[in-house]
Amino acid sequence: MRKIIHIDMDYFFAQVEERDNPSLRDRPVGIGGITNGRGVLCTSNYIARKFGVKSAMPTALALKLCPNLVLVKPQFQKYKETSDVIFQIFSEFSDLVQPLSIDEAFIDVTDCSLFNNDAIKIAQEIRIQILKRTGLTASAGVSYNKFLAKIASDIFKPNGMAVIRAENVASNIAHFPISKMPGVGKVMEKRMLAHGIKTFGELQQFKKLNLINLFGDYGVRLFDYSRGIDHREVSSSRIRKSLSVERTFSNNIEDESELLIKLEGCFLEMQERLKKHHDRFTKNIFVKIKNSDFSQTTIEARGSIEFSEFKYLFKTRFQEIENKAIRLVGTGVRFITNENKFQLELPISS
Ligand code: TTP
Ligand code: MG
Repeated sequence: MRKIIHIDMDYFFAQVEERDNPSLRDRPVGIGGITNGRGVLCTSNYIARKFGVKSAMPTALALKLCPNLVLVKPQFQKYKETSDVIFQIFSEFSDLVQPLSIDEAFIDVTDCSLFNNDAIKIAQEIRIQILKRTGLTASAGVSYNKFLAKIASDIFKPNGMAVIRAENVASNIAHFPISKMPGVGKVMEKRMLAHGIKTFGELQQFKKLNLINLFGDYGVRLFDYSRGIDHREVSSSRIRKSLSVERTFSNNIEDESELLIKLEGCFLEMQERLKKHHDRFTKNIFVKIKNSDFSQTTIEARGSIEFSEFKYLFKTRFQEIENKAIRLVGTGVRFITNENKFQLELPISS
């Protein structure tokens, strides 16, 4: 089962402005042009939302709903810089990051070895790092697919986190309104309401064929989503740069031959996963070793994908290590990316 985290910054533009001007903090704030009250709002803080003020609302209407609304002109450069920091943080936890917008992403942490691969702790740490490095709060959802992770991040927003597990998922999500379904906009919502469908639970009552008759191909999606089924992969727009498999042991291991067996286990699984990437060229191979004191070494070299080569890298380093209590080993490969290729193809000298 995959481990997916969805992160969404809380009232992003408005929170950045509050951070930089704390006098805004206990007032209703809307981000948007201030010219004669025209234009629409980008977003608003949660105090303003209590008055019904929200994203994409005409500023004039927002001021009618909330006459004390403080309007702040957006400074996109600032939001972009902050966004770069959060995406940098995501990349420190996984290569598989799918941006959804300036403040939101899916992160597939199935292969992340931090925190013993505990996705909840990883999500917690991501939120801590975001707060530390940007001064802003984010909400997180943790689940085993994208659809559920996204729904989860919304449950305790702002500054909250929720987990949706596989057990009894259909009944646990039955109360959600259909507007939470990806692809259900105003028009689709209306059509569904006309058939008396308001919640996931009500959708679950329909046979797949009935949903196809009513909503065409999208009916299949509705059938699956309403039960928490979603096979879509987290697809990073950036090309995967490496692939690695690691094992963390419940007890530290000192015996070399035992460690080599573990290393071979990693290697075999890596080989299996590499089949999906048969069209990629590899640049380097590497072995990762983590000591009981959490110090970590990566030994990297050019080499082919044969266990003997990984074994050689491991053995040379293992001999040099003083503290032989090892808590993690891993094998990995780095791919040639377009950037590397470009570098390789540059003329050597001119
Ligand atoms: P959202 O994540 O949709 O909203 P948000 O972060 O402001 O609030 P929430 O706590 O509910 O997540 O969008 C992120 C930013 O994108 C938002 O701060 C401003 C910008 N944005 C617009 O400029 N116009 C829009 O219509 C929307 C929806 C967002
Ligand atoms: Mg947001």
